[in-house]
Amino acid sequence: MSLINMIEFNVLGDERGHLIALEQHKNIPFDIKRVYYIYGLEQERPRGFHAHKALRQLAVCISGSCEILIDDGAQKKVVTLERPMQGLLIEPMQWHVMSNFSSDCIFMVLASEHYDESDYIRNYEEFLRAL
Ligand code: T46
Repeated sequence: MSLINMIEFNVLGDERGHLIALEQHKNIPFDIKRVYYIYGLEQERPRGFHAHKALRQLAVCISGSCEILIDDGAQKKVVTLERPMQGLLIEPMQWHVMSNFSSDCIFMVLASEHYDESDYIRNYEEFLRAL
């Protein structure tokens, strides 16, 4: 699998506005067991700095924009998320850091599992050792 995997959503809608539907195993390639979103973010306060052991996630900036660094231990790339019809897959064992949030950023994440702190690797050296 490549480092950066984006999914482009079909935009439905009419003269009233736009509508995007996200459905497990249709345009989202995993069971959706949890949805969370972060907002009210400060541009200079990056978040993340971890990898997940098994969790699969899809991140979408449904408002505003931010940058996300994806690092698999061999390669790193920074992607800008700024379109609500575009999602970034964050796969297991990808170290990720979100930064440069616009003031109107709402960063929504669909997750394949319920919240489990034991699935997080929050130390970069430990992440490299676990690869
Ligand atoms: C991720 C990136 C993209 C919960 O209690 N339940 C939850 O479902 C989540 C996601 C978090 N929390 C708690 C854990 C911490 O005490 O909320 C607090 C903040 O979480 P964290 O510092 O991990 O937030 P971020 O923005 O650094 O990371 C989050 C997700 O936690 C993480 O899984 O991949 O967004």
